[in-house]
Amino acid sequence: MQTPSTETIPQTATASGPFDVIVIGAGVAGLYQLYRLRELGLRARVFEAGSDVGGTWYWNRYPGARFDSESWSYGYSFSKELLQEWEWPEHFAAQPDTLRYLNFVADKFDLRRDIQFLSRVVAAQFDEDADHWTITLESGEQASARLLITALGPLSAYTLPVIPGREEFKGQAFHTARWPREGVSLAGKRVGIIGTGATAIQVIQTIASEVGSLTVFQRTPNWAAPLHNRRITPEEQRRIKATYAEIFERCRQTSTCFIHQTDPRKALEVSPEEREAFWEKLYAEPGFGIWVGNFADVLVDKKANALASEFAARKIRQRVTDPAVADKLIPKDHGFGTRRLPLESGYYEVYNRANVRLVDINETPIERITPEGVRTSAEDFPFDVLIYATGFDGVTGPYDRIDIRGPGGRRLKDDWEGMPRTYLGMLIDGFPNLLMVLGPHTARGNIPRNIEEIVDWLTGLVAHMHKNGLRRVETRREEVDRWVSEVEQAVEGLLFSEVNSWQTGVNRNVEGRQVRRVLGYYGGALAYRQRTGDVAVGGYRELLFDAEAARRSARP
Ligand code: NA7
Repeated sequence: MQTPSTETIPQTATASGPFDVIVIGAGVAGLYQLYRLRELGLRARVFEAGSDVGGTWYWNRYPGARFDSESWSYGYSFSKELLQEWEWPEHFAAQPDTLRYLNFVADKFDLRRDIQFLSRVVAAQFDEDADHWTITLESGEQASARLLITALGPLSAYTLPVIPGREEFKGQAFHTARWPREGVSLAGKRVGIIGTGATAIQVIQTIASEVGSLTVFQRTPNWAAPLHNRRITPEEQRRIKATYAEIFERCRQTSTCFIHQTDPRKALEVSPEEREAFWEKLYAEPGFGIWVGNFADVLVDKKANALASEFAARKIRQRVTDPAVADKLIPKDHGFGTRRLPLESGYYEVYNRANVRLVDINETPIERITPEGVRTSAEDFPFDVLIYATGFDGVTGPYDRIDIRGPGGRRLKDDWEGMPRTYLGMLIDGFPNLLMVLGPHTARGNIPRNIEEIVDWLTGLVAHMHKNGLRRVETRREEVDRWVSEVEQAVEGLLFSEVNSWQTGVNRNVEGRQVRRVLGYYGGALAYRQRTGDVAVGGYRELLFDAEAARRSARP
């Protein structure tokens, strides 16, 4: 396995504390959190494993990486100036543009001077007497702060497939989340790719025409629908800039914070002609409309979902010439949209190419990786390059990688063995002064929109503590119980909760992660906003501070 090269770091802070707040991660969340903490006049320090800003967009440099959400609904909304200065080149921006955007933000707000790069946090320990967290970096270096804010990203703990012989492969092998910065020459090469999730789909459709041969090892096909990306015209650019307030307001009004609103009609209540016409329209339109802007019953009613699946299957059959290949590409174990829907640009047509082969590893399982390539039960496949598009230990994985210890040495990883216990997805039961951006149990969808709301809420709490000279914040057990049960109730009836995926906490490559968990709040962004807003407006009465918090922490 090769890892990306590191290059000279343009500028980096060095640890010397104590700080008021330590933030882990300099991705979309960490950058905005730093900006907000600075506004409060606090001493904040961000620790980032990468050599520069960007998080997801720093690490995921694989060919074809790009947004599935509209670029102009993805950027930060907090600065009018930034909105007017930045121009997205495409409706669904490619990774280099997004990384350029995050660098632009870091430069504009001079954020790098408070970020220490190449600094992976491996441990965090709460000091009960001093009411502060001490973090330890991979290098052994330590730093302390009253508050610790995790901005780890829900998809940052990448996972390699558990297949014997992986280390023996003599060619080049890369996980998509560790794609080398200098790129990989694939022209004319024999390439194998394991995985067919959103990432693999982007890679496959991008490299198929360049490589000598491409072999796709598929375990579970995913439903996918067209992205319909294109460049933003100057006229559209003007309109976007003039209507940002409306765009963001529209995102605020949808349950996923995308611009697409669920259609109030039901697939089972309209005529077959009306249903078909609507689906054809959605299939021809850009973005996630066909997923989160579909009929109201498609993601909750099995019959409606089966009809949507039939529609999507028909599209696959129309686009893939060989009926046997088309059949392999049609998911049989889950309905349309019940896993995160990848959006594609010519993905299905790739399988009509002579240099592309689909191997269903349910029929012929991979037995091992050999020095030359991949051996299935039927055949040896020699490769020059092997690509692992095998995904992430989602949401809790990034937390499990850090040895986080609360009062009495209590280990977060043990506490989160099963269902995480959070309050509003932002505080953790039994771990004082630890705040999470986009941890388990927050609303999720169009991620930067969720991030801004969470960061604003957390900043409000930090400001409240600062203003009132409060040193410790804790959750109340009964409030945590209530929240966890609200989170569990919110997924009831949602078809996705019956399907294995990173969104339901399943990763077959990670020990102990074979059982579904509820890792998000799926009651919708509006309900989440209301719920969290009420706590802030009410003066955080649901939380415990200082002496009360210390008494709570002392209890087993
Ligand atoms: P995903 O969606 O988790 O996809 C990972 C893929 O890798 C999926 O097809 C897996 O098959 C496959 N996989 C994982 N391990 C193996 C092994 N051992 N053998 C064969 N195939 C394997 O990750 P992505 O990176 O594509 O997307 C993650 C998110 O990033 C996405 O939802 C967007 O929000 C952006 P499986 O389905 O487990 O059978």
